Amino acid sequence: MHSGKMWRSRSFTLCFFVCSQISLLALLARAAEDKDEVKIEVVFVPEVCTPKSKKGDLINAHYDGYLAKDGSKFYCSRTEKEGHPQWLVVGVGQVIKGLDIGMMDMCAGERRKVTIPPALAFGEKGKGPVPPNATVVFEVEVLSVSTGPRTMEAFGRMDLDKDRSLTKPEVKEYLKLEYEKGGKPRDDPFYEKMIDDIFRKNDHDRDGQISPKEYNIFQHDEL
Ligand SMILES: [Ca+2]
Ligand SMILES: [Ca+2]
Repeated sequence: MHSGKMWRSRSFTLCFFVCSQISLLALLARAAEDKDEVKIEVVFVPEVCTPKSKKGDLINAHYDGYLAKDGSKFYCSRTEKEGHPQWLVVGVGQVIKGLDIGMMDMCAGERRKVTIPPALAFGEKGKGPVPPNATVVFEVEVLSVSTGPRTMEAFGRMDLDKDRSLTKPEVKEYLKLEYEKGGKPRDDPFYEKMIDDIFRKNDHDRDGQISPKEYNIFQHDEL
């Protein structure tokens, strides 16, 4: 009796191990399939096209969304939020999956048309003006690419008073330096809007500061 129990428990452990490996492979295969379903058409590439966006980079972009079935526009970053381009970290789920894939390897000035199937867009349910099971098309224009990924070293550079927390003035100082380094300094309202956007997306507990945990999204991402 006793040894029978042992055997069952061992075979269960073995199955658990093998089965989880198999489902992992199936998952990977599916991810690869899904990835192929995003259709990327490059509309314009500047002569000098570096740096190119990669996972974890902070990019500034305009993107307009259309329904594939009739070409009607459901989102336009040029008219919404006072036409301010969106500021986002690429490849980590801040936008729909298809856009995360479609905005990879882009440089400042590049324009693309990205066609995204419903599973990588707004799914079976749809969202707002996007109906259920809709294929969507985004016209994307990238305006700037700031190299990531977010490292704690970069956090340390931004955290001027070294209290392990980022305030709006600290982030602003950093952005100003980044833009000046790139030879394209901007005016104050530009930075203010960008900072509001960054805090809206990262200051999850809304205490007006970005903690190391809120900043280092890769800690959550790679779990
Ligand atoms: Ca600080
Ligand atoms: Ca916070």
